[in-house]
Amino acid sequence: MTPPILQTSAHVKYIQTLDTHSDRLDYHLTTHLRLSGVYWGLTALHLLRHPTALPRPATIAFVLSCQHPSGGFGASPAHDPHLLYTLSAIQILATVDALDALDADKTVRYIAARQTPDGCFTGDEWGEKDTRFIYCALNALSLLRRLDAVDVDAAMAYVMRCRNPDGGFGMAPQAESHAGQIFTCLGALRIGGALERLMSQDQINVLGDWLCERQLPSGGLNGRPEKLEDVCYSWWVVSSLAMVGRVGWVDGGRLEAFILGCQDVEGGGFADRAGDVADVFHTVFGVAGLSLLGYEGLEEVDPVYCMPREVTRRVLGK
Ligand code: 3PZ
Ligand code: ZN
Repeated sequence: MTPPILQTSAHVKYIQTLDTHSDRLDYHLTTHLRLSGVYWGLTALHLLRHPTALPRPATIAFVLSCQHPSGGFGASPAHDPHLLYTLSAIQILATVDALDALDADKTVRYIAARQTPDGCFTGDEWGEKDTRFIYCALNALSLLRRLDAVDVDAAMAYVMRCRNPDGGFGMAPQAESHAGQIFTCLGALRIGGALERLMSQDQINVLGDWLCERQLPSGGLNGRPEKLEDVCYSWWVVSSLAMVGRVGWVDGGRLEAFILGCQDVEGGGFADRAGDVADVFHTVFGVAGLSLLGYEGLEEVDPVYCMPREVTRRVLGK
């Protein structure tokens, strides 16, 4: 069966109307991740070449309303701050070219305070250490051009302690390899400028093999052995391959068909798998996955940041 083509206008409408359904249950269920939801929707719109589909002043005002006196951001106004939402806030402001609206010093202090003596980071004042939070911190600080505020070498060393003999990375030393963790570890190594120095070509090839083995007969990718395929792993796996220059190692044609098959062609949005209910998370990673595969008519995505390449080029100056 031939998959549908990309339903751009349905996806744009789906994202634009996400916040007009405050009568729907899923609106209230997503209050605890709203700021990330805005980042996912906004990024999808930019990649779909509809960068002005959300009102810029209201977007900036909402982001700023989520900042806590500590300098960190919560998912919604008055929510506790966390590195996840602090990163989303900075990504949104960078994308709409409004980083000057931010009290950067205060935000940098919040992020830097999350680093632990071994180089890792915690998500908030209480939470567990996890390689995901190294990525969040380095991504956010690099967009603010303030990587100097933390011990980058210690962070790189911690990431390398989480490498496994199968080539992958886990959330902590000796933890199982997982595609999401591989994305965050490679992204951290790239942002820290240490990937080539700390990983040999042999190690990269072993990792590339593990990542390609994620492709299943449906064309879709899973996040680790024995798990089901899911659109979001199109992003975690293929962006990881892109960061090490090996996108061509997956069958792009079969993956593209799998992703396109996960669209809600009438209502817009992408689901984790064909026939499931669409959400904004799988929508951005579906669109970003298609962009990595070179699907026609999409903006180029930066595999390290999951932001339009044009934006990271402007903000990072490279
Ligand atoms: C989803 N979160 O913990 S979550 C997320 N997942 O906040 C957002 N693929 O109800 C949406 N699974 C949907 N809209 C799912 C973000 C998760 C990832 C769950 C998921 C995705 C399969 C089971 C963790 C960045 C940030 C957060 C995550 C990953 C990357 C859920 C379950 C969990 C979450 C939210 C809703 C199904 C949307
Ligand atoms: Zn998923």
